[in-house]
Amino acid sequence: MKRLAFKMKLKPNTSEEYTKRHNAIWPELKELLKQAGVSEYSIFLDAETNTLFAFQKVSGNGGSQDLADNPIVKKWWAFMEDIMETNLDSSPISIPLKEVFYME
Ligand code: RM4
Repeated sequence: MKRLAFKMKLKPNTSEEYTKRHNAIWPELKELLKQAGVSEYSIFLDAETNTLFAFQKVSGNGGSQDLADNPIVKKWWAFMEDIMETNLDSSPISIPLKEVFYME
């Protein structure tokens, strides 16, 4: 298992809506992520900068942000586009983060 982290950006004043949508994450997306080997997936918000910090464990090579070809992920990204900073293809701008400390 590998640990991955990345940051994304929310548009201003959208954290409540972001949380609401994630609390109601689509079962088919959740299943897809698990099938892709993603687990212990959490996202934290720095409200001061609207930066989202995502952490996840992955059993394969890629994580949640490497599933751009999947239609469910594409649909989810399009659904989230109005409240996130995105690339031209609607995917959330995701900046990989370097692990600098880990404690078992
Ligand atoms: C995030 C972003 C990620 C997705 C999670 C579930 O806002 O869209 O790509 O994996 O939601």
